[in-house]
Amino acid sequence: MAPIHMKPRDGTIDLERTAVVIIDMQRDFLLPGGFGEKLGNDVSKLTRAIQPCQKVLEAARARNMLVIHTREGHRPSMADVHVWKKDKHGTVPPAIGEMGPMGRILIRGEEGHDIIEELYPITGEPVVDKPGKGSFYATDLEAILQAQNITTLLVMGVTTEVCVHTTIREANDRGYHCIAVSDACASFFDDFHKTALRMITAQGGIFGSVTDSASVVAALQAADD
Ligand code: TIU
Repeated sequence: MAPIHMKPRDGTIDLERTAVVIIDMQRDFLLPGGFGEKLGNDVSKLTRAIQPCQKVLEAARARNMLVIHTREGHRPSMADVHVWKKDKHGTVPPAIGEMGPMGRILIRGEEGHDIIEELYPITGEPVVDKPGKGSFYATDLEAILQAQNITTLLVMGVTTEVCVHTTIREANDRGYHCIAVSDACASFFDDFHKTALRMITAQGGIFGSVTDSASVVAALQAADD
């Protein structure tokens, strides 16, 4: 058990029943030439999350905690890309499946679809491939969490208001306590990042809790064995 500083109130997490979930830290979002940039965004905004994610990941691995990585992406045939995602992104040109400097954008098996070197999964860490924003939709994430008796999720990654938030909302409805790690999440939009985090803890913690990477590392290092 580990006491941890969080908003809206401090608490305790059971490390044996807590998983670290790292959302979509893929080259296609964090590096130039990928999906994030194709949507018109400054991808350098996301790099600030890398180091905090690394610190939490290192502390979690040292404690043998369950670490789960997700990747947003699609089949090479694009049979699973729905109409809105394919060509209804308003003024933004469709990008999924196009050839870019890191291969076909957001297509499974391509270089850009994979996770950045700094956070690359190690053997035994499940990688959940998801076609949508939420990590529960059309995936086996819930089966994995149930099989490991997980009740609490430390959630980080990109982007705060899109895939991180959607995942937290899905998880909250399924009864998981989600703790977003604020500095280990990032958005292309500073105001969305801040507001998305505020939304989680509003109304007594309507979607869960928010902490930061230093608090997670301190909690994991101080935890009872
Ligand atoms: N566009 C945007 O902010 N995000 C996504 O499309 N996917 C994720 O957040 N992973």
